[in-house]
Amino acid sequence: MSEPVSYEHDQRIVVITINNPPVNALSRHVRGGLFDAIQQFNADDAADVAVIVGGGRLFIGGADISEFGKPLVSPSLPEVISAIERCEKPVVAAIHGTALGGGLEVAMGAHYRIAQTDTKLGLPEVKLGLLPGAGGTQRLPRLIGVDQALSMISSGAPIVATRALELGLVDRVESGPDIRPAAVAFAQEIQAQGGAIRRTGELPRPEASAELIQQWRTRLEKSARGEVAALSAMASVEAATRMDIGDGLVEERRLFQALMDTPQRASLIHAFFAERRVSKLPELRDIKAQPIAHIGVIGGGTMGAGIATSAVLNGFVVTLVERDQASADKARNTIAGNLAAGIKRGKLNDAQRDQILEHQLSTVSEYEALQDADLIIEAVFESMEVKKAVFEALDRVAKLGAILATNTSYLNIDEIAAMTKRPEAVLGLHFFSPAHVMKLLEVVVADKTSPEVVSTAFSLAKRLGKIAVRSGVCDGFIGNRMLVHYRAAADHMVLDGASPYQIDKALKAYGFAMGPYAVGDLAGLDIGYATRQRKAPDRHPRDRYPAWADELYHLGRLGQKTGKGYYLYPEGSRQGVEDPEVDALIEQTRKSLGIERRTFTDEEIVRRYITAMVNEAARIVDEGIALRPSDIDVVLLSGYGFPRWRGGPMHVADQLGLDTILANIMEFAEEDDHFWQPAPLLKTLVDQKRKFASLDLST
Ligand code: 3H9
Repeated sequence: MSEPVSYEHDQRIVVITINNPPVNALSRHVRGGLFDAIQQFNADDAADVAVIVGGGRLFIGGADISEFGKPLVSPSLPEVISAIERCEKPVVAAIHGTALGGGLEVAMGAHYRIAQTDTKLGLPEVKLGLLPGAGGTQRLPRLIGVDQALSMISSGAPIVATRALELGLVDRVESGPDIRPAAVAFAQEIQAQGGAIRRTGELPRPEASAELIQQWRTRLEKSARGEVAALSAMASVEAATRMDIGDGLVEERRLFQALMDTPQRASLIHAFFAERRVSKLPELRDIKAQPIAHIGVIGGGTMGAGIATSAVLNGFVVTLVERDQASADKARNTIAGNLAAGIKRGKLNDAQRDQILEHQLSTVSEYEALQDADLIIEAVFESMEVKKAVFEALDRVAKLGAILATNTSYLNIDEIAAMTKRPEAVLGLHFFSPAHVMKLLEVVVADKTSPEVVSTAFSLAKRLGKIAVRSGVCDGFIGNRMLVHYRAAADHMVLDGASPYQIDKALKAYGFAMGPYAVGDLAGLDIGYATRQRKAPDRHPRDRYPAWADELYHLGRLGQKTGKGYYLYPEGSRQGVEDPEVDALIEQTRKSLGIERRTFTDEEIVRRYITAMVNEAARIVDEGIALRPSDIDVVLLSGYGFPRWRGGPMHVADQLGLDTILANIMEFAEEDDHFWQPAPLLKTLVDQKRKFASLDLST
């Protein structure tokens, strides 16, 4: 194994290379190596300038996140960076690929910075519930000013090198394929010009007016919605305007350590690793993905058009098939509309849109046009008969080796696959609406789906910028199966006395993007109604049925699209207004059922909702529908508006204690022991004093 940090001479320039694949994280060996290399350079009479470069595909991905929460092994990163800054001879950071978090902080500790053109530079710590804790909040505003620094630090979003040059974050941008020779040449120039040392920490304190700071505070307080890191990071940047570098670094460290101890930090880091673990499927070890270039989409409704939009935006050639040319043209218009919205949001430009519409997209009415497609995704009406007919037809036209996917949200994919002579090539690709925006993709693996096909689906998701989660076949797969269950818990509370509006408010205050009734209005009450109708044959006499929701449906209150649902949407507004008529209608239902209305605290609402979510999720894991508990968290975080800073329901359950969740269920079961039956896995884990996370590690 190579040394994590190497030291070599290129004439009188020293090149210090960090080699810690895959992302050159600043693990303790790297910190130690870098510290030693700087000391060696200080004492090296044969060297005038040092260049720090990252080995492999990027400069430095940041501090080693897996070390967080464990005892610190010195030297700490701030110590290493101070040593670089204090160095008596010039140090150049040679940045390529990515410089994130502690990586960018190392670069700012150096005296000069040169970056490859497409390099991304950023301080994403707030996304992990932290602030840049190795000088980032003190040095960045000294280099680029308080406003720009706050923009980068509070969003966590990276900027590209050309922008960094404009802002003064880097001194030079280099377009060549290899940063090292360019950096050595730059170092030689610095040497020839006398080797001046430029310490970022010695730059004057950055200035900021009280108004600017107040504007940022107001903005961040509004957007934070319970998250603490961005506001704390702002306080640290503000300290830079009042303190010299030494005191500023001490203050930054204090705020950093305080964040390190928060549950939010633990939750966000859980989410980070959960999102990386989710694509690691034991069954896919050594299985290669098939190449995909041409994607067929059947059906040009909102979903089909959204899938096609996502595919063309990510470089695929797409053929969309509709039942006749008029419908195909309509689908093309929908896609063009999606692209136009993308232009507004800065996702693409006019020329790229024209290229897509002229060369990447065809919208037709004959299945024969799909002969060359590598993957065909069906997104037609949600009916088994219709889907079976589509798959029979696809089996006839699709080339050998093509993958056939259904976007069904609940139908049995084994049955659909059985309509073809190639069930091994059939799987579910469950996109979420709008498909070109939503991150989540459930990859539903049927009985006979081959590992190559699953592997291809995961690689496709990556190319589409989506997070794929493996699901087995069951009604609703992972996400919608859970949704039906926790929505039922909410409906029970409504029957017993809570208003839908109180439930939505309580859950929003907890951090959800939306409450279940606002979500219902967005999706359409017809969707919920159809689900209840579909499940009617399996209804148990003890199921508590939300007849009031059916009544709203029958009144034509279908949600946002009809201007009325659970809420009112006057004049096309997307912001719902509470409607006393809905309260009255629910009260009538209660009366007809002889239910005496009781009150719920917001705390109880959240407790019941989360408990229902976790209980159903435990069954889903137990049945093998989800591979591991952290996959459930990924589904809820990326597709169902669960607050990321809480880490997902399984993480929340682990934090609360599974015995607490079980005790909740037993308490609620005293009123309704039909709905509130503890999942066997939950009981087992409680008996064994284990957490859900213990199952994440074993797969
Ligand atoms: C920080 O710097 C704090 C400081 O301010 C103060 C300190 C005192 N550490 O994402 P990928 C692993 S906070 C440890 O698939 P990509 C990752 O888990 C840090 N491990 O690659 C995965 O492991 P595995 C601020 C890390 O090419 C593997 O590397 N920095 C780290 O798609 C590949 O990851 C960040 O927040 C890490 N820092 O993307 C940056 N980063 O193969 C976080 C990655 O076992 N990282 N791993 O599953 C990223 O955003 C992306 O990984 C990156 C590469 C863009 C770098």
